[in-house]
Formats: sequence, structure tokens, C-alpha cells
Amino acid sequence: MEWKYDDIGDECERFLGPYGYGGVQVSPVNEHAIMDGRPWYERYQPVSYDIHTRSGDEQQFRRMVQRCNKAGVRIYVDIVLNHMTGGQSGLGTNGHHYDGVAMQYPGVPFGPNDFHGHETCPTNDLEIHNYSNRIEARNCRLVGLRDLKQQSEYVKQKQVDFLNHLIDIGVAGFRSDASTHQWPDDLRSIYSRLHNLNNEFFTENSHPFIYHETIYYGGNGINSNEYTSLGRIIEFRFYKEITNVFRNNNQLRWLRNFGTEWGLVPSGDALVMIDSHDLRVGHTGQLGFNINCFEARLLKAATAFMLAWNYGIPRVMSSYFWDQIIRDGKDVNDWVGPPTDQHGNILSVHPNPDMTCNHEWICEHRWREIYNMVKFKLIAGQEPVNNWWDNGDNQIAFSRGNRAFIAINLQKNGNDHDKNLQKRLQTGLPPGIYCDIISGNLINNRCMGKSIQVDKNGLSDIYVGHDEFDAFVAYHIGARV
Ligand code: ARE
Ligand code: CA
Repeated sequence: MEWKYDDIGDECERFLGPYGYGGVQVSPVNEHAIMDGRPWYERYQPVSYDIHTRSGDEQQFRRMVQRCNKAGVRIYVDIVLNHMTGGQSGLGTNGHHYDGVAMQYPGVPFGPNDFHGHETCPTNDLEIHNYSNRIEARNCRLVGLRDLKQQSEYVKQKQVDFLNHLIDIGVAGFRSDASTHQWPDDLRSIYSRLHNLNNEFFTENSHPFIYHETIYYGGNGINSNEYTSLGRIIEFRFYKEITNVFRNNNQLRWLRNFGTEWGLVPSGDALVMIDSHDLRVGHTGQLGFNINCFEARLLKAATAFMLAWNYGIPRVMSSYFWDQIIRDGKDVNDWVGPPTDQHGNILSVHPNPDMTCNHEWICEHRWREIYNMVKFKLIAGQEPVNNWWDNGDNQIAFSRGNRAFIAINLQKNGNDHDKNLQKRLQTGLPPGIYCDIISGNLINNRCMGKSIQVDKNGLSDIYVGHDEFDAFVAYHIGARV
């Protein structure tokens, strides 16, 4: 979140590529409003489609894209097409003036006729009040943000040009912000005019990978399946159900058939997450329910399940620390931006020898439990979930074919003996000694963590104490001693 492009380029080469991450989602790249105190959310208030933010200018963006592609790491840009700024005026990050009241954005240029007004939005104040009403949700303003008339050819063309510019630079795709607030047909029409991906980095006739922010939990809200023909959707039911289970509001044993049987979209239509730039501050979901870096043990366990389970394309959040102050269930500091110097320049990330990051950068993606589960996922490949076991409550284990095995223990009830996971289980793994890549790395064939012996029948004594540092163990054929 909000890293500088030069730092992301470094990270692609020194960490993300080598550790098997497939891509990076970068915060919105185009010029946006400069707001008092520089809140993170100013990046969601576009002023023009020039590539220029505190993360860097177009030249730096290009360099990052080049370097990351070469390192085998794709770049996905968070695109904000639904709206421009809120109802204030000021300067954008590339020096363009804007006036949200008069709806003037000379940097594009857009003027009042390019926005939805009373002819198209049915509410008196032009605000969205009922998020389930299709017309209101799409033609009115989301929290005051000036809503673009994407039915207009002119608006469409400006947005197509912006996306094609990014594609030509070499990005692999987009996160489509606030998709539910845009008509699927408008998005379809925009996407139909996009270039193929840049031949320098992608094979001929490759198309951008696009995933949509559609927050749908069932009921009469706008159904995310209205968007699955356009690309993937971010399956918020995944985050909600998994969070609920990992908070012990629902037993882990039920996860055995987690996926479409729980009402989720087909795996091939989904991108999934545990945390996000909104969830961490409660801008979606609820603080105290959402799991973020302040509850590291839980975040690691839930993320491990996400990476071990074969559903959707998982995305890991990489955030920064801020002073969380919760009052009445809300974080007073939910707006706080990334670490900066006294002039407001974002500070560079310089990882420490122990792999952690400097300043407020949290670098969840560098936590051993998380990067080793990325490896687990790569090793598991397309293998099915096999050898499911549960204790009838909050202890589970399963394998991915005969390549990888995970056991998770979130048992809270019972005596200490019941709370510990201690069981001889079928791991599915070929016989041998395996290193638990969660409690330590395998370095020069020496296991720094716990190890297990798998016998000729695939059985092994699995142990996850209830009070251990991590709530799970994971073994795979890439970490045999
Ligand atoms: C800021 C201020 C507002 C102010 C506005 C305009 O906070 O008080 O009115 O500026 O001046 C982010 C921040 C917003 C911020 C905005 C612009 O979260 O606080 O507003 O940037 O700076 C709904 C949308 C969904 C949206 C979430 C947050 O449907 O699309 O709300 N998520 C995306 C991004 C956000 C971003 C925006 C959209 C805007 O991920 O980071 O906002 O670009 C139910 C409903 C959902 C609803 C959800 C949460 O589940 O079904 O539709 O999501 O509640 O309210
Ligand atoms: Ca809209």
C-alpha cells in the first residue's frame, strides 16, 4: 500500500520474484486530490489521468513495470473510474487545479456535463442512500464523490485512453474500484476497446486480468455475478466467512466443503483476501471483526488457510503501521497515510537483515509464515484437497494431493490436553522427514523449526500446541530434510 515505485522495483527483484509472488497491486497511480493531512484515501479522488502521485511519476512507474516484469512479477493497477473528487476544490498531485463543486477537472478535461445529475440520479441530494438500488448505486454519488457519466462516449474514451496507456507501459491488469457503482455494460464497452498486453513482456493476444470490487454478501444487494462475465470479482463472502470461522464464531470443521457450497462464486471467478486497505481500518466490514496486522497470529492463520485452500486467486495485504485508536467501534485514525518525512514525501522501504522492514512499513508479505505459505501454494499447484481431518470442532488438517500438508489448531474449549492438537494423521506425503516451514526455515538442509517423520504409509505424529506462537504447521515436498 502506497509504496514508492522505485521501492517496489527493488522488492520485485530482491524478494517478490524469488519468493514466488506472482504480482503486485499498486495503489491508484493517477493524479489525485492533495488533501489536508495526506490521508491514504486521497488516492481514491482522481483529478486527472496523468501518472503522478507520491509513489512516483510516469518515468518511475515505467521503470518499476519493466523491472518487475523482468523479475516475473506482474503489476496490477487499482483503477478509479467511477468518480472524481468529493465536493471540495484544490490542487492535484500533478499540479492541476480542480473544483469539485463546479465539477471542473481541466487536467482531463472533464466538466459538469460529464457527470451524473438529476436527470439520471433519483435522489434529492444526488447521494447514494440505498446501496441495493441499481440505479441509485450507479448513477448517484458514493460518499459525495462526483459520479462520472460513463454512458458518455467522451468519458469512456478518456478512460479507455488511460487504461491503454497503462497497458502499453506493460501492466498485466487492473483492480476495478467501486465496480458495483458502475454499469456492467459501460465497463464491458470500455474493456472491449483495450489493447492486448505489451508484447515485450506477454505472449501475443494476451488480455488484461481485471478483478472487480463488488461487495456482496447475499440478499438483495447488487449481486457480484452481474460482473463475473467481465473478469473476476473480489469475493467478499470469502473474507467474511473465513474471518468468522477464525474468530471462533463458527467451527473450523465446517470448512471441509468451503467454496461454492457456501454460496461463493465459482473458484475461477474469484479473487480472495483476508485483509485489505479498507478492511484494516473498517472502511468495509467491522473493526473488531476484520483481521489485520494488529492481530498477527490470527492474520497468519487465516492467511495460511487462504493460501492452502484451492479457491480463487489469493491476495496478501502489505500495510504500514498507524496509531489505531478505537472509539465506539471506529478508528479515529482510520485516515492516517503512509510514513513520510516532514515535507510529506513517502519514506523508502529498506528491509533489515532479519527480513523485517523499517519505519512504519509492516511488510506482512515478508513474514515467514506468509511467504512460506506462498511457497506451499506453488508446490501444491492444482492438487486437490485430500485427507481431510477434524476433531469435530476447531482443529483441522488436510493435504494437497501428496505434495503438501497443513494442520490448524484454534481449539478454545476443553482442558489443555483437548486444546492441543496431538494426533497421528494421514499426511498424504511420501515417507521422509519434513521441516515445518512455519516455525522455521530449512537452511542448508537444517530445519530451524519443528520436523516430523512421515512413515511408509503417509502417517505422522502431528502436534500443534494450543499456546504456540503460530496456530498451524505446514509441510511440503519442497522442504524435506
Ligand atoms: C472520503 C471521506 C468521506 C468523504 C469523501 C468525499 O472519508 O467522508 O465523503 O472522501 O470527500 C476511500 C475511503 C473513503 C473516502 C474515499 C475517497 O474508504 O472513506 O471518502 O476513498 O477519498 C462502499 C463502496 C465501495 C468502497 C467502500 C469504502 O461500495 O466501493 O464503500 N470501496 C472503494 C475503495 C475505497 C474508496 C472507494 C471505493 C472510493 O476500496 O478505499 O474509498 O474510491 C456495505 C455496502 C458497500 C459499501 C460498504 C462500506 O457493505 O454494501 O457497498 O462499500 O458497506 O461502506
Ligand atoms: Ca457511478
